[in-house]
Amino acid sequence: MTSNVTDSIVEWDKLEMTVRDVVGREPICDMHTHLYPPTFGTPVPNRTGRVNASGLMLWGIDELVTYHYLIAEVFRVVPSSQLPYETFWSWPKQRQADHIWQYLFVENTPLSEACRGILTTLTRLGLDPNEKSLSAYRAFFNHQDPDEYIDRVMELSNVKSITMTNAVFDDNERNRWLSEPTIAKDPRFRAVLRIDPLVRNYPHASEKLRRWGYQADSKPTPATLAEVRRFLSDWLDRQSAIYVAMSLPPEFLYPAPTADPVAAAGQCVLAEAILPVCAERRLPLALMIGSSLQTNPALRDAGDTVSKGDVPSVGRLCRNFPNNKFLVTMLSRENQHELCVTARKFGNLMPFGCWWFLNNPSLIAEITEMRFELLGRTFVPQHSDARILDQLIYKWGHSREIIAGVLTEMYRRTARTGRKLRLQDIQRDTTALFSGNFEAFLADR
Ligand code: FIX
Ligand code: ZN
Repeated sequence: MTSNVTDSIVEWDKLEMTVRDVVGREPICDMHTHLYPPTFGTPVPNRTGRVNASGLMLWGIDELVTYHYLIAEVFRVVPSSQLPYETFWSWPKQRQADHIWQYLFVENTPLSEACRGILTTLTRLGLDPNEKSLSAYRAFFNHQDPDEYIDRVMELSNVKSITMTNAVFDDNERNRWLSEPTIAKDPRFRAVLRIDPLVRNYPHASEKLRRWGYQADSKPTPATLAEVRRFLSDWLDRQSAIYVAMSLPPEFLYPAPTADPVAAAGQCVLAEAILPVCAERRLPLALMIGSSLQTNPALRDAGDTVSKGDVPSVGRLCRNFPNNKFLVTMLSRENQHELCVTARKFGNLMPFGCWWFLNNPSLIAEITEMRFELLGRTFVPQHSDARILDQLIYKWGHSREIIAGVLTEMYRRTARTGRKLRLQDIQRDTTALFSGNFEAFLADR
């Protein structure tokens, strides 16, 4: 009986080529981005800067080059003692981009991951990455239609689904949803209810809830918690959100120290409102732990930093809320091993991504190898965290390459034992890693 191709055994000397081919062709479900469809508005460049500057769909060369990662990096080359932060911020977006291009790409070799990413993106778009100015790139992007360009970028990056971050406490985001109920009816995008302030600073968040018509006291009484649950239900329905998400500071502890009333209030809202609503709807809660916000406020979005979080708190949440599903990513490299071991203890914990300051080749390789060794393939290796649409091209191009290399090494280790590897094994594992594990975790009732 002739076996079909997928049943064929992959020979040792063809292993890497086969893995890279399968991984390269695998469509991706990107589970965490800051991307939007054109219905959320898109800034349009003009001579003085941009019109519709509050638009949330960011794309094109000026947004790419002024990505907050690069703003942080350019202030290392031209420090604020030479260029005051406020002067930089006073410039139109295009002037900011020209400044960054000159100092990070022309006068210095673009070596960082964020710089290399832009070059990868330009080259994949068929543009010459050696330009001394941005004018040729601007001419290219000015001829793109945003909606069609989304399809092109998804095709080039082979991303089949983009998961948004919809921060309901952000006025620009919230007001768009309230004014246009069908704003996100774009099949390429799925929504996520992002609610950081509810746990990071509930007393302050409750003032907004009251303004929005929810009888939410600054102290989480039973009546208040019922109103918080109503608020969450209203927005989960409005967004058809596929999960709930929040970033948490490194200091986050569960249980919260009672001596800290703000932390205690946040924990009460987490335990008595957020987790019950998620469990009732079988929605995962994504915890993104370790970001210390605004360590340098003058850098604005670029001003956040990282510190070690408390992994035992994650374990206690998984143990105490067995009917909840937790998607967890931690920002500190030092937290990764503990998180992997904790995931071995709790099936309702799904580690995901190499977040933010970890999204660099050396750390993606280290973390992915550790995860394979401890978890098999039961994790989500990456998300893009893209803020600018075109970034999908490089963030996934670079990550596919690294993950394929680590996966090849894992298969080599298995093959050395004498276990035969079939093409269908590689295909099944690759689909699980790049979409299946996440989709199954969402669907798990
Ligand atoms: O909290 C988050 O979702 C972070 O990913 C962002 O706030 C951060 O600025 C980012 O985009 C990192 O890549
Ligand atoms: Zn993010």
